[in-house]
Amino acid sequence: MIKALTSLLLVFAINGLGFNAQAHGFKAGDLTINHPYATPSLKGSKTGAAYIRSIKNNGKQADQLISARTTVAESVELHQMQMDGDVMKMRPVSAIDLPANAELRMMHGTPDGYHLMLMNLKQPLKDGDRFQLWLQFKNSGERQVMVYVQTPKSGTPAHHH
Ligand SMILES: [Cu+2]
Repeated sequence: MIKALTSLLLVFAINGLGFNAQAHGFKAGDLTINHPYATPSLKGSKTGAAYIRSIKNNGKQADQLISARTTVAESVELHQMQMDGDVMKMRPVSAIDLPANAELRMMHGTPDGYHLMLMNLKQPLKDGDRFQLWLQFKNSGERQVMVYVQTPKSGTPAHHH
């Protein structure tokens, strides 16, 4: 019985990975950074948005994402989505909390969700592109990750300032 349960869990795990064949991940100290991605930029737009499927803090100490930079944009801002009546707005935040032993999801289309705003893009972001992003964590230091540009299968693909 236990054996059957184990293989069932394994199947789930494999399916979980199969959810996106292009999934990729990175480690920084106690942090696991799962699948950084960006949506294609809108035509004529100088801003882009990057997301991270999840950042898992496996450690016993809280950490924070405090800044980011990239080669494809002049600067990167940490933003949080917020409902203002019926209108979805976003505001810059100075840090994103990563509590101990917890997983933060940073996916598009999440109410109150966070994203990385790419300010003054040097080039449009096109489906299939990849670019480098450096994430600066308070305790875990800086980690370079690869961002996959992809059109989301669901949710709102883009947003305006
Ligand atoms: Cu934003």
